[in-house]
Amino acid sequence: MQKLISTHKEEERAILVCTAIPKSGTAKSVKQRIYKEHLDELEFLTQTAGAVVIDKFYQERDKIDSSFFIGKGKAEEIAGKVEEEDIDLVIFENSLSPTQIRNLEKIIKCKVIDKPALILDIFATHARTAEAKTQVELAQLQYMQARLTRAWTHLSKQAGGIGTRGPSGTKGPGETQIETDRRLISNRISMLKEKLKRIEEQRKTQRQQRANFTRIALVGYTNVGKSTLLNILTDAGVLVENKLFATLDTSTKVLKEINGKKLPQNVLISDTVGFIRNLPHDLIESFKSTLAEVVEADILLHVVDISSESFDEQIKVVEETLSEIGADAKPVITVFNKVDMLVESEKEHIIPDLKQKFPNSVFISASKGINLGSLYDKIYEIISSSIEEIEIKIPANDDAYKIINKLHLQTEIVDTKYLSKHIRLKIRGNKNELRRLVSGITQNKSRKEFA
Ligand SMILES: Nc1nc2c(ncn2[C@@H]2O[C@H](COP(=O)(O)OP(=O)(O)OP(=O)(O)O)[C@@H](O)[C@H]2O)c(=O)[nH]1
Ligand SMILES: [Mg+2]
Repeated sequence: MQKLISTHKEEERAILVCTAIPKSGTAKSVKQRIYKEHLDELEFLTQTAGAVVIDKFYQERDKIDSSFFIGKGKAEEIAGKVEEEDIDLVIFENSLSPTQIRNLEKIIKCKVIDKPALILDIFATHARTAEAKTQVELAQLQYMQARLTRAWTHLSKQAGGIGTRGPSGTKGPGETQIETDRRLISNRISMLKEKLKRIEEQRKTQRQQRANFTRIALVGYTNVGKSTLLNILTDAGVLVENKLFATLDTSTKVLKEINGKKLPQNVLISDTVGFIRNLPHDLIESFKSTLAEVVEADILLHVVDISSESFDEQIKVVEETLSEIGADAKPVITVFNKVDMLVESEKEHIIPDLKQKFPNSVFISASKGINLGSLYDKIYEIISSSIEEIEIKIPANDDAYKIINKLHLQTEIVDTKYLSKHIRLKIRGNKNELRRLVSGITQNKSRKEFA
């Protein structure tokens, strides 16, 4: 029977493919669970990008095929499905080389993209601020630069769509690909890097002005409830959506009190971009200025979706990403969110083990307001323990005024005593900030001059 094919498709129709080389001895049930989780996550990403998933394939292999990634037979099977179901794009869970994409597209006869390209596409459509747009465009161009040999011209269905879109207001690498060359791309990359450098300078200045705050960053896998939590803790009004990568920009808010209790120091709390398995390295690189908020935080709230079957793997991904950006040695409160999704037996089974493994953890539901008191107490406790009061003595000379001004900006001066040759100051602030500040002031002086 002939199928009726709509000439105007609102959504692209996609097939998903996942391949793995399982470790020998892995039980079949475990392997199936992992494939399912990976394909489900890829489906969520695909839906977030605006396509509809028509079918999913997975293949276990002893080794990856250098020409097609999957077996040629499997590629032909997928090609059959593409023809039969009028598929627009095939998305691989794995990263593919340009040659593999080209070879696959020759057989499959529709657009083939890999997970990094899909993630970049989602970032492109979600980018709102100039900074996020610049970061995404840079990551897309770097991704493309490594794949410039790719020739989509042999495809009839290649016009636009997922994997080719740029941040709004830009053409997107797919459209400019044919008309462009390596030189143009590398010029554009240099230009974007310069632009990001300027944005980063501005941010640095802003951050210096906020040095007398304790800084908390919300981190975690994407869609775990970070923005929901920020909205509860402050009146941020950040967009909350059941979508991956709803947040791409940092929102920073002041937290003066928690649950009506005044905090010992003003706190800045930031929500930022979520992490995901196989986050393209180019993206991490170009999101450095957004992620600086995490790198420079004093305390991390690591939000975990306890209702996800793969939350333990997600924790690992977040920890690895934190270590990649150099933010892994900070005090952390692990916030297990979405406990409302667990049934009683699951709670009894999972929570005691996790409490042992993560002693500094709380179990809450941000959206249902469950157990938020325990989170407030933990935040209060960790902030209080990170505050310190120290005494320093500075020489009463011409530089003293400059130093006191700097201290005023970056800490709280609790007491000032003018002695004959010195000024003794009692200052209060975040331990790390105080240490950094005092070592900055003492850098050009003999340390003996200070208490
Ligand atoms: N059931 C349940 N859903 C929640 C809870 N907290 C947040 N959500 C939902 O989870 C989804 C994601 O929430 P967000 O706050 O946008 O998550 P995020 O971590 O900021 O996500 P990204 O910015 O996309 O990385 C939304 O649909 C929320 O309503 C919770 O405690 N329980
Ligand atoms: Mg968010």
